[in-house]
Amino acid sequence: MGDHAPGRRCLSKPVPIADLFPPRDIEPDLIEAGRLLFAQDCRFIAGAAEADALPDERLPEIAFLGRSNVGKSSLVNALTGRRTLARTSNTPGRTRQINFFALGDRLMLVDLPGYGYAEASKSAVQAWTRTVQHYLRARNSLRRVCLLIDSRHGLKEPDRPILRLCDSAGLSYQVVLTKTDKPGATELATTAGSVLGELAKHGAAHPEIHLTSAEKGPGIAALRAALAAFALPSESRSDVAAGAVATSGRAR
Ligand SMILES: Nc1nc2c(ncn2[C@@H]2O[C@H](COP(=O)(O)OP(=O)(O)OP(=O)(O)O)[C@@H](O)[C@H]2O)c(=O)[nH]1
Ligand SMILES: [Mg+2]
Repeated sequence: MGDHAPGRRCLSKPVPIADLFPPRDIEPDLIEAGRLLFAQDCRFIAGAAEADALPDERLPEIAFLGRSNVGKSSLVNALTGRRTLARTSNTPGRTRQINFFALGDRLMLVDLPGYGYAEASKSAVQAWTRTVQHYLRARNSLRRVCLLIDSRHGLKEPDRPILRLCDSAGLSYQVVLTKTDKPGATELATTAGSVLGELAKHGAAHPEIHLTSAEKGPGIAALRAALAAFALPSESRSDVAAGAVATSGRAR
């Protein structure tokens, strides 16, 4: 019996993989808006190791949050098409400060230090709590938090207090699965389903997951399109931008 025989077909049926879970199409003009936004010049603005060193709130901000080594800095690089904008490493704990990158005069990308790695010293955990929790709770210009989860592992114990923190801080947040080049299609679909199931218990979480591979590219254009919704319009000048951030407050 060949592979196309009726009895075998359901066993070998491919699991559909998309950039979003649950899968849906994204309109081409949104993809183009994301491409144009992320094709702009991207500049390192500041690195803050302490809460009192955060830069002025000039632009709407998107923060990349997640366990160490999940791929936050790599995702910032992939989104901006720059391999070395944010420093990446195989060793957990590479990013030690909150790094701010301005995308033209329209959007700030914020690469956060990771949490939950075994080798972290007590003082490193305290510094993370002091600085990152303060940032997440107090930043008026923060429009969306991307909570990155490794697509091979799904939600792990260290992620659960972070989900509760996002809820209690009233953040607008969404899950982005990373490293989707690593698991097989079935494993990826299973992880996405179980993450979405757990997110259903968190009313503030965006009910859609992005599936991305910073290394190979899938999902990057779709995430650019989603994040473009938070950017200032392209004709805005930075003085207008300052007013827009000051008056519109943080998204809930
Ligand atoms: N295969 C694969 N590897 C990836 C991908 N994204 C990141 N990595 C690798 O994962 C490791 C960690 O990536 P980083 O971007 O430094 O992770 P991070 O979340 O910023 O880590 P911290 O700064 O320690 O919190 C690096 O070795 C990357 O090359 C991906 O999409 N696919
Ligand atoms: Mg990093």
